[in-house]
Amino acid sequence: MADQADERGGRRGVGAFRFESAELAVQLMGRVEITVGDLTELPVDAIVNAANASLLGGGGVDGAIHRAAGPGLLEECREIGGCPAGEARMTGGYRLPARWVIHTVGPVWQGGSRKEATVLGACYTESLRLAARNNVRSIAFPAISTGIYGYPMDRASEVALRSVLAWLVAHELPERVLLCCFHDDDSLILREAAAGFGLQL
Ligand code: AR6
Repeated sequence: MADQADERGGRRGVGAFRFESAELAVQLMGRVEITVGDLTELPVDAIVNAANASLLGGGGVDGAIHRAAGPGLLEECREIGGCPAGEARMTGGYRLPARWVIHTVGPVWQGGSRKEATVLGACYTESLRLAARNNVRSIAFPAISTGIYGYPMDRASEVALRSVLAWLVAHELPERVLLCCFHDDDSLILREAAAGFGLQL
């Protein structure tokens, strides 16, 4: 996207995005990274948990985070008393390399007409808001809702990137955002979505 003109002579952009300069696109590419692997092993300030509304643990990445963090995490989550979909709550990271865990609750996919995209976008934005407020410099997200909650990866990738990029163009913190995929296939879908935003990640 950046400075490239489209066929009609205007700036290219996707949705709300119209990067004003090639420099801005390059800056963003330096702040967003796609990784493949286990989120619980990442040495970042904060990792994001794709939790459920009880915040009392579950399967998928939630289960992996609780196993790696140890029982202290569940104890702290119990005190929070739950979290509605589209919101986020922060706890310590306990035995994780990450200092913090930001728990957010994604939407269950119901075909796309039940405001799933709005709720999913809010998960990213609210997690980033909480991170910035707590001076988090590096944060890693899993592909929220794309496992047990059934959100199609291509659609979820677009929402995730749109929300993350919108945050980063307007805020200095977090400095770095990692989008962590568990499977290679998912990272390819995410890279394709990034290309749709004019970014080579
Ligand atoms: N590291 C990185 N990504 C992972 C890992 C891992 N260790 N494990 C799974 N993923 P899911 P959801 C990916 O099901 O769809 C829980 O029971 C996975 O491949 O973990 O938001 C909660 O308690 C997928 O791409 O979360 C909720 O009840 C992504 O993480 C429910 O699942 C999200 O898959 C939430 O479902």
